[in-house]
Amino acid sequence: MPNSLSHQYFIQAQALIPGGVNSPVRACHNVDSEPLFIRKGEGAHLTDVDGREYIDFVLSWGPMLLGHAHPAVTAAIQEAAARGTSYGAPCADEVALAEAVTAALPSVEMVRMVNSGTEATMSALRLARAVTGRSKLVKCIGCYHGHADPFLAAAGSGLATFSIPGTPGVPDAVVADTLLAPYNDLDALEAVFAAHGEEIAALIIEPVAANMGLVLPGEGYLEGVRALCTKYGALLIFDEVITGFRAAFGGAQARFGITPDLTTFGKIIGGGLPVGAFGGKAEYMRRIAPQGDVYQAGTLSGNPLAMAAGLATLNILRTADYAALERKVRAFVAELKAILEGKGVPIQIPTLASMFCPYFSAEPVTCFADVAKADAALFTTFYKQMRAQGIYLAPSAFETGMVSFAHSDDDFQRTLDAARKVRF
Ligand code: KE4
Repeated sequence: MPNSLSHQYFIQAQALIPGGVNSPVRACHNVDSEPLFIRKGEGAHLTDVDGREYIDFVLSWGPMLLGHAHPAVTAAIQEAAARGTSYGAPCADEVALAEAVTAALPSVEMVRMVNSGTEATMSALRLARAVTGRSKLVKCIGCYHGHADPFLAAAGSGLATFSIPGTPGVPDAVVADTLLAPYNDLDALEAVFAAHGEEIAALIIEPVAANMGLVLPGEGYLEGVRALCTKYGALLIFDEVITGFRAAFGGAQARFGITPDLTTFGKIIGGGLPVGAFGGKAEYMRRIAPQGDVYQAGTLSGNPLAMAAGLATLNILRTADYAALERKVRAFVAELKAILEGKGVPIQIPTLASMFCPYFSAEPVTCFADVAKADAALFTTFYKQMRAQGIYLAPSAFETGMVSFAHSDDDFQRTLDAARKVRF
């Protein structure tokens, strides 16, 4: 809106911050829109600087599973802040959050706190390379593991599994060790391991792919991935930055019964403050400095405010009714799908736990190639008309819709009413 405060802030921001945002997807380029500047969040709602209120299905890209400004989380942060914001020395809450994470996921015997999901995945990869003495990494096309160089690899020509840099600034040499395979394709993965198995340090995967929209693992897929890593002595890294404490309290690994060697976390474990973590078998984690010889560090790792926010969040989630939330989300998605089908558009809305993603596609979506076939123009139409009615969806067909424990039946109904009014 040209005369809105958001627009004015965006004009100012673009003169000072690349693209006017501090993370690209917030710019809303994929949906031909300008970003809204947010003044506050409360429960399932956001209010922008122009005083407009929205029902939020982005939830800061995942962290706000309890909703915005949960009183217990806010109080914990305020109490911690009154005692100082950073000590550069250990604090008791680092131990408490480590206990909470390791208790929730049996595969995580030890854990190191960092400040983002990117730090978590880059550190986990370094550890896997040290533990195995190997250099190659396997990742799936369409999965996102943060912006550290080794993960910014694009598919090379044809069916080549070798990568080319996914962005300028990443040397060819850095992604030369990154091998790619389509998600949900065990045959392709088998071929990669057959060709390079003895050189592969790790395979990193989002157990539920939530960075190309929401792509669920096919029957037996994760079991096959686990078996291949075991067969060739590669470490299996579950990137649970999104699914950790969202797919279930114990993460996707609990939901699907798969034991990875290392797990990475982010988002929810910080309760909205900057926290990432990586953890796994003690025999591996003991290699991390200063106990071991694999260097990893961070000035603000284990920050007392972030630990307090994460702890307050997990202490509530530990007894939250995830099944009830999933039932609500599935009922909402079923009605949303029926409304959109009634408008004659092709629509798939895969759902898992409190995540969902509308793909304007007639075919089920099982990998990135399927995602790329979905109708982005229809998504943009949907996004714009929903936002105009106060429904704040992820501004990209390649992101996942998120629901919180704060979303009410009225929020779902208002969202469905808005969808009924969309014109394609
Ligand atoms: P951060 O460095 O952004 O904290 O985490 C990187 C990351 C790692 N692994 C997974 C599975 C992730 O989803 C992410 C980050 N997720 C995106 C949104 N899907 C962050 C949003 C953004 O980049 O602004």
